[in-house]
Amino acid sequence: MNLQIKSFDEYKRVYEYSVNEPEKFWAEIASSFTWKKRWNSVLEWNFKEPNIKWFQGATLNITENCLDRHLENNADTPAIIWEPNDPEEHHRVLSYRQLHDKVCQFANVLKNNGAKKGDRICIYLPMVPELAIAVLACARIGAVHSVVFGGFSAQSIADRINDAACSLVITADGGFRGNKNIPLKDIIDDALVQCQSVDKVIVLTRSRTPISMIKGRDVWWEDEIKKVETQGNPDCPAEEMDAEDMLFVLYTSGSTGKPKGVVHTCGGYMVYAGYTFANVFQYQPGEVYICTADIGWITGHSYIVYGPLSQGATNVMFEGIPTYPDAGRFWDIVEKHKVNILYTAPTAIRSLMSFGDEPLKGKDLSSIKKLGSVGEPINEEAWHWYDEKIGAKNAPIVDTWWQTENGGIMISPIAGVTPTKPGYATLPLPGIQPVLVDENGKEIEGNGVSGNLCIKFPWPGIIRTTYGDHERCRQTYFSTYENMYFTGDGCLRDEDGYYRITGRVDDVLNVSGHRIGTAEVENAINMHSDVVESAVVGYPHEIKGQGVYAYVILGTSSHDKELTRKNILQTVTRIIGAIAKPDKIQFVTGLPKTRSGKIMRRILRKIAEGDIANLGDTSTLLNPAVVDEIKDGI
Ligand code: 6R9
Repeated sequence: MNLQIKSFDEYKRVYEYSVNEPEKFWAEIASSFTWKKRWNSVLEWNFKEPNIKWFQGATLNITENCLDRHLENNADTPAIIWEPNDPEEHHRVLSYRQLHDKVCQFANVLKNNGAKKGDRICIYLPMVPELAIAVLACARIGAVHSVVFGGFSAQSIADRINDAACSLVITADGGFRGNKNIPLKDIIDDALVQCQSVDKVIVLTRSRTPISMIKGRDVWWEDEIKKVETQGNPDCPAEEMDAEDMLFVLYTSGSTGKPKGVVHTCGGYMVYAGYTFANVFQYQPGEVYICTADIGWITGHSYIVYGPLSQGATNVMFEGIPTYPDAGRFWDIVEKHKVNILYTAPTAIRSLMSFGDEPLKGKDLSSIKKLGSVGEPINEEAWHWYDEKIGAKNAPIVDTWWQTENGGIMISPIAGVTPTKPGYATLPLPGIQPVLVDENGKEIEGNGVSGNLCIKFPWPGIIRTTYGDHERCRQTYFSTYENMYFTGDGCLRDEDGYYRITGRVDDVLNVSGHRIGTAEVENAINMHSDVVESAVVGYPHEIKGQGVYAYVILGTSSHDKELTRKNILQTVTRIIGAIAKPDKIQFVTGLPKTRSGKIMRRILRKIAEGDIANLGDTSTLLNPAVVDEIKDGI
């Protein structure tokens, strides 16, 4: 079966088929990948435990699909075009042959440093080609990678390393983002004070920041490569992996305090990331594609590394940020590398939009053929700006809805095939069966309705477990509604059957496309010695989509409120990372609570949104007076 659907009629046909004959459908899709051994059964599943197994009995190595299989005909095709943070620095191009060789080389470095199949390896690197190389080298030898975004703090890294008992860390001396130089190795050193499982750290040279190298533990990436070179064997045979062997773990926030390690496995994830990349973006050989996410998030895993590379695509990887050195940077990159497909986030679009048309002047964007959006709902104004200014009303926009737990895009237009509608993720991809349910778990049928978004049948990229705690996986995703995967998102289905995601219905915020648990931020704030209690909610933020609003009760020890405010921000930065810093802190003397002592977040959300006229009935609160005080304080 061709991975790409070419007309809306064909979409409808294929969708029907995928729902009626899911096993046949996915077996046909999977056949376009390279397997070492074919499967005995396509799918076995129940959502009760849950126990979900795709392509059982099959063996493969995902890197053979991302690298080796392109060598015969496309060895010289650029796999990664790396665009550095500083436009004055030279960009780098790695062909599929070069990327293959570098991955093999570094896979041998990993082996020399004691890594083997099944080991967990933490990767904390800036957006340089070596990040993709490290990820693929882990997959090559069957080690499980756990990439941690460069914006997370030492404490967050330590928690993640300890949760998966990583034995090795791959990092760099430092990393550039805009005009910042992030001291990655220092942060790792701080984290490792708390980590007993790590015995090796491989350090890449990037920023030339002075760092400490600990004897016996820390080695330089470049030195280790030299050793492999003198050993003389440039190849590294790909480890034969079972389809359901773990490929990676990636931590994400939920409504409880502790981030969970979402586990994806080799076979199903590969099929799903590769298929959705090929189909949604309708990637054609020779096209230049850029996804501006960081590999530290799922979007980077699926749509910078595994999806595009499995399809032999040419991938621009950008180290920096959209506004450095100025707000024209994305457009410079599009012009310089003649980018045909741009996949970015609404927060970036809104931020660039706020600079007006000036940064677009004189920029040649005529290469753009297709546009993508991911990470949060895209508001209509941003959608139209993207469509008109970037796509010249000539490039279909794919608004792709999906989650870390999904492995790949779930509800989205297929570029040039599905008629789009601003603000709508439109229709489910083949194989995806979304349902809307009411509070009682009853399916809401028909169109022109809204409810909680669930998926009632597995797809190959679905989460298999949460690392080290299967019960948590069951509880979070499979226990709210019987026999369904619960997304945590609210959603409406309009008269045409089109889906529009309205945002999270749980205590998870989406700040600039980053998922942040309110409980996590509260825990971090509460660690500050002056704080007695806190409650965190989201509120609409023009650029970030949602901002973090914290209500904080101080103890008697705090005398200088301004200083305390700064200290709280510093505490959150230290415990989680700067991405979780509250945008607003309001000091209060009490929080609205029910008689059973539960914080009434609904009321706090309304106040943060400025919607104080509609607070509803507050008379049943334990402390109704506190609501007036909070209202007066804003
Ligand atoms: C890929 C990714 C997942 C949450 C998800 C939803 C929101 C993502 C969206 C979207 C509306 C879109 N989300 N894409 N909301 N429209 N096109 O972002 O994964 O970091 O796990 O976040 O992001 O709320 O539940 P992740």
